Amino acid sequence: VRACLVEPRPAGHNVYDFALLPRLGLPLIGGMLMSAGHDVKIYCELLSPVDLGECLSADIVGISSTTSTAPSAYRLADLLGSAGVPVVLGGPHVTFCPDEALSHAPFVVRGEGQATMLELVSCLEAGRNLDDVRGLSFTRDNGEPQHNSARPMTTQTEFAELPAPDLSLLCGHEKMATKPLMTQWGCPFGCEFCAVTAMFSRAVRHKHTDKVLEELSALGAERVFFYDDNFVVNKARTTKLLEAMVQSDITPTWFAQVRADMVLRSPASTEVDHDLLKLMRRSGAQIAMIGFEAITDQGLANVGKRLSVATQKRAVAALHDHGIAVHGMFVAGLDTDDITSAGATADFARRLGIDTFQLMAETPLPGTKLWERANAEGRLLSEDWSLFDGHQVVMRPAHMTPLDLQLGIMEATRRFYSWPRIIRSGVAGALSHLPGLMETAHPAVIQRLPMLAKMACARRWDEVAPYFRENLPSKLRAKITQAFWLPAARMYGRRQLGAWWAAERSRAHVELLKSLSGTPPVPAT
Ligand code: B12
Ligand code: SF4
Repeated sequence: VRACLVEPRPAGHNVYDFALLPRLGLPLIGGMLMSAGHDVKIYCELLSPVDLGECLSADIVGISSTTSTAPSAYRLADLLGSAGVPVVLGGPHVTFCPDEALSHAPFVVRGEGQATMLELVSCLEAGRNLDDVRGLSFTRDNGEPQHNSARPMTTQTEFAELPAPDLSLLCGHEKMATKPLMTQWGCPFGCEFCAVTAMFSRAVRHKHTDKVLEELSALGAERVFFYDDNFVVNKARTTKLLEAMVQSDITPTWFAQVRADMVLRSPASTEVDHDLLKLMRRSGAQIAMIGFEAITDQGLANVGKRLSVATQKRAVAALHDHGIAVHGMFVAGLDTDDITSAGATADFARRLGIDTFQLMAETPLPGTKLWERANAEGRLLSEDWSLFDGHQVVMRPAHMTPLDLQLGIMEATRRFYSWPRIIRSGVAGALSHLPGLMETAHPAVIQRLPMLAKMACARRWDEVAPYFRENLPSKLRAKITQAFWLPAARMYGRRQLGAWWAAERSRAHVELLKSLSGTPPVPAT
């Protein structure tokens, strides 16, 4: 069978636009289809445009979607379907909206989809009945939808034996400067707004250390993003992995999502686990991405976070003491929030010295407890899934107007990414890396500076990173990155904010919120 797999690009401007990072479902499924003797091409629109010709001539097309990419996924499915190409939809949105998805494609794979997809392809190839394919929803010949029983989640043994996702099948994979690797699926917690447990369950399944090392070494990447929802879910296991990385000298710069309480010896203790933090740093940790969510204990309890503000503060200080930067992820519009909360969140992040900051509107994603509550309370403001990416207010807040919330988020983000803060971090970076930077005064670099300055002045930011990558030796790149990644990231944060305001769809959304709120919009910054 010739299969094309597609991950559509999200609409609008996203705080993560710079990160050319595909989700790993398609490379995993693609690799497994290849091993079963099929021919596979994968398009992640962040990396390369979709070759429609290839899709139209494929025997089957699989499309992966999250909630915010569902409209693009459906558009492509409609187009291919009208040309007679069989389409399968999968991912964390269609899993919870299979009837909606079946109105755009004949097949929907619910939940963890690798085994279901393989079985579906082999049934279609052999012309076998689909009734026994667990995890599959499909449209019967009489036009009725059929939802087969759920497939049991991937067991620990099955997960440990899954092949590494085959990134080489992705068209444009060479553009990925940071490579993804996932060592665990599932999360034992159950935050109200998060789709992970509904999708991957609370049972954490992990890859064994040897396998992770093998995958890391095969990636051969300078920078790795561990996609685990919670990288330090089991300290003994993480410690074993990090020690093995140090011993094998496989220590790329790495980033990962962690909970704030992982800095403590145990969730019940207040003592910082310096051994773990030291090991993280030695093994290459550069940025800990922490879901702080709220800045009050009541807010944290309400979202089901099960940790305190005191722990959050301790986490930032401890990570910084060990030279690990913190990306702070916060939610605005919680039921404990009022009109002052977004600003207070930016101030909290600034006071703590958090390095980079994202403040997302509370977004009810299908499959989550928040989704059920928002529906039950009649608080949904839009049915346009493309707006469900955390950048737009789509759920009516309890103690302010939706417009106040939207503008509050934008103003708080602007305050965090202010020019004085960007400049201060640039000067601090230059001073603290002065000796290393002096070495970079290499004639080859100096010759290229005017071109970089020209690009920066013309705001051709998309060209700066590739130029930097292609024209400077890796040692120099590393030094410059160490010194200036923070001001660059903060400038990027500010730039994305401007891009959001400039976009037609953002303004249309502000108008919608204005009409719902009955207050005039404040001029854009
Ligand atoms: C890495 C990651 C990112 C990266 C890259 C994202 C990208 N390209 O979309 C970054 C950091 C940029 C990111 C950003 C965001 N993310 Co994100 N992210 C993840 C994370 C942690 C891992 C993704 C992954 O590779 N998973 C592992 C692979 C194996 O899973 P998978 O790709 O879903 O595939 C499996 C199944 O879904 C299914 N499947 C999937 N597609 C298909 C297709 C077919 C044909 C078939 C048969 C099966 C199938 O089978 C696969 C194997 O079992 C997930 C959480 C998670 N555990 O998945 C969140 C997650 C995907 N992100 C989420 C969200 C909401 C976001 C953001 C909106 C920001 C935010 N508020 O958190 C932005 C949006 C950015 C964007 N591009 O749209 C949600 C999506 C839920 C939803 N319903 O939409 C998730 C699930 C986390 C959560 N909090 O609930 N994210
Ligand atoms: S937000 Fe993080 S800790 Fe909470 S359920 Fe989701 S993955 Fe787990």
